[in-house]
Amino acid sequence: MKEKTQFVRNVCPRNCFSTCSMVTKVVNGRVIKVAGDPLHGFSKGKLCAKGYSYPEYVYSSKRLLNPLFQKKRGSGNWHEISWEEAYNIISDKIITLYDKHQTHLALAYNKFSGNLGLLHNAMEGFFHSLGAHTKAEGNPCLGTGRQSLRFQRGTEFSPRPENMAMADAIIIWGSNPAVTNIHQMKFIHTARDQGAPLVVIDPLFTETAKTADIYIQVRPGQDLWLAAAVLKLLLSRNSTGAFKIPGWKMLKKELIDCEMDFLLNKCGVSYEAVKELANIYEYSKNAAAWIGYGAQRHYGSSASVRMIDAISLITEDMFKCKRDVYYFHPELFRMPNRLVNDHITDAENCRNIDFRNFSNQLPTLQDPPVEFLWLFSRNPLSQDENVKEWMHLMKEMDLVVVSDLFLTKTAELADLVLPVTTHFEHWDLHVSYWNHWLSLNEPAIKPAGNVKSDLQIARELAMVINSKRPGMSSFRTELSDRDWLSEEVASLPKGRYPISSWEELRIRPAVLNDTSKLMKQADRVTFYSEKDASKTFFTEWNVSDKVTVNHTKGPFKVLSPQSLLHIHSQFEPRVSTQDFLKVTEVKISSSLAASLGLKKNDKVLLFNEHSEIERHVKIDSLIPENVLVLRQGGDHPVNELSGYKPDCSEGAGETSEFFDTRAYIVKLEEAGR
Ligand SMILES: Nc1nc2c(c(=O)[nH]1)N[C@H]1C(S)=C(S)[C@@H](COP(=O)(O)OP(=O)(O)OC[C@H]3O[C@@H](n4cnc5c(=O)[nH]c(N)nc54)[C@H](O)[C@@H]3O)O[C@H]1N2
Ligand SMILES: Nc1nc2c(c(=O)[nH]1)N[C@H]1C(S)=C(S)[C@@H](COP(=O)(O)OP(=O)(O)OC[C@H]3O[C@@H](n4cnc5c(=O)[nH]c(N)nc54)[C@H](O)[C@@H]3O)O[C@H]1N2
Ligand code: SF4
Ligand SMILES: [Mo]
Repeated sequence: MKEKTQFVRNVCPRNCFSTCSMVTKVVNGRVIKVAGDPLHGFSKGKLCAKGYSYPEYVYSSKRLLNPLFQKKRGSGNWHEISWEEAYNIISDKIITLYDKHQTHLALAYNKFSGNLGLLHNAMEGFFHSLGAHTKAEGNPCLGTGRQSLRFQRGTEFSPRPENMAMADAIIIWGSNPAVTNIHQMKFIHTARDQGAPLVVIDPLFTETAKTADIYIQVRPGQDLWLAAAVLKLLLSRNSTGAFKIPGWKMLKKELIDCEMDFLLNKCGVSYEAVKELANIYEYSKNAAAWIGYGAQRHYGSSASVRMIDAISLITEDMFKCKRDVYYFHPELFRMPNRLVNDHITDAENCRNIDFRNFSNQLPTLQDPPVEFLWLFSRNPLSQDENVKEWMHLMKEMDLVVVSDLFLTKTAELADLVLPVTTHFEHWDLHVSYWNHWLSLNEPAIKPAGNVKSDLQIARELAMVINSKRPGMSSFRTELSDRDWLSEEVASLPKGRYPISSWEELRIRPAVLNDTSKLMKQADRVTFYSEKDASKTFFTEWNVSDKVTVNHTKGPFKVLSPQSLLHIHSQFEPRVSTQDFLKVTEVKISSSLAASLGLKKNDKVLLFNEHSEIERHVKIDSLIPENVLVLRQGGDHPVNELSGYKPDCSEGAGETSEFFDTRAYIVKLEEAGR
């Protein structure tokens, strides 16, 4: 038989800065190999290790190929059912609940970041097509910083990340691109090769820090005080600036009134390091300051984000120089996304539940109570705070449906699991939350087994419901995947991308046209407090004081940043390669190990008011004394130790404060095991 070889453009749909376009080699209908797409101007023909391993992912023996049903939730007693049966179970429940309550508010869904493709918002469109319903709202990645930047500088647009290559200094506050955004590193290296110093500010000596000229070890959650110290020092050198930014006078007075020693004590950084950082801000003409998401996963971190940003706003004015501030690119939120928006009928009556507190809140809802929960592109039993409450919530529901590729910790507690396609098996359209590229994802192979895309599920379920109850769903079932691509592209504002149809993206990805207009600061740059204009944000920020800890016996702060070979709970288990830290390990400092009498590989129990989990000790002399570092995911995820803290949510902004988790650590024999 003659071999048939094809090359197809795909896009990595993971929640990752890069959104790499890739070229897939398909031989006789099988994915053989994937490579980076050289025409994607950000990733420039490269992928990461996760990307290159996609053939393994597609053909994994762990992939679900048929809808599964388990009679008793959590029993593990699964049996395969047909799609027809699955759709009947779901549609009958939706209709019964509607008849009981005369509304769809008893239906809830929770979606996040399994696949960020635009056509993957289909299920949200489906729920909207029914009318008012209950759903999760929020963003665990970057909500707090986004909210803070919007308030303070009136815009949230970051420059094209490729521009970082032209900076004459790069200051990274709480991001770890060598792990989370590897393609950005080449732009950083180009700038460094041209003489730009790289400063990394992070409590952990990360892979990015290893490449830096200056590494500053800030106390977790205390960037506010470091940034204030830098500004105070700069002010003492140049006190004449009369800036027009509202609130500046008050902020300036507070900085002057505050003792330098107080600030240094708070952030745990030496005066010499503050001086170096201030010098870089003072002497560079075109500095890039990057506010990472890591810095905003603590209480009071909106204050940190704003003070870090204030250094750029003020030095730009003070030294008449250019300051690019990088945070994120909000294109995902700006797309017309017809799949959602065309179906919105009764948004104002939807019940929107805070993402961070979803599992606590859902069981308290009345009139009607929520009885049906659907989770798609999500694994909250690994990735959310309140894991225990999640377990409870799953038990309380009448019907729990999970759509996923694998039987995750969350799926294990569902009644019904629907198997979905990989990005090699469906159409999609992708923009990034970092770079400015738009790419098309084409199906490369036939769907494995009986899997379906989220869009296909939405469309077919709408048809089944309407066959039983005509008109119940207004989902536009007549449109094919390609029709939706046409709708999405046709609705883009004219000239935003240099394309007139989605078909052009089959040849190459497209980049957003000139963004300088978007970048322009709005008129309302301000340093006032968001809540009370009689205060500057500095006074308001004392909220972060509540959580400064420096105990020697614990509880210790638990940091669980992203890791190189995983995307959150995904790409697990890996046989061929291991990440820097195994999911079964906890990393502690040598001094903490010494004071607790712990040695490498000792089995320890980490515990707090929420739960207890076991780990093996790994010792690292460079991590802060009172910090425990864990990886996300695994059988007993670190989030079993985290919980939403309403009393401290003031000043926290929108993002979950994952890095404010605290736990004790004891050797297992001492815990009596
Ligand atoms: N402790 C701690 N916890 C954290 C964080 C942290 O730093 N520390 N980070 C937080 C952050 S930033 C994030 S973004 C969240 C991530 O939270 P989640 O989005 O819940 O995380 P994932 O583990 O990526 O789970 C996504 C699931 O979607 C599935 N999936 C993939 N593609 C598809 C698809 O096409 N359709 C459907 N239906 N499903 C699909 C995957 O198999 C996976 O099970 O985690 C948060 N949790
Ligand atoms: N390989 C890989 N890449 C990913 C992901 C992944 O899971 N794996 N997830 C993607 C997603 S959804 C997201 S949201 C992004 C996150 O991207 P990043 O913001 O780069 O990642 P984080 O791991 O959340 O945190 C970054 C750094 O902040 C540091 N940090 C913690 N607390 C503080 C603090 O108080 N101050 C300062 N200055 N630093 C602090 C941490 O030690 C960490 O090194 O990454 C994306 N990219
Ligand atoms: S995980 Fe990120 S870097 Fe890796 S292939 Fe996907 S988009 Fe690219
Ligand atoms: Mo995220």
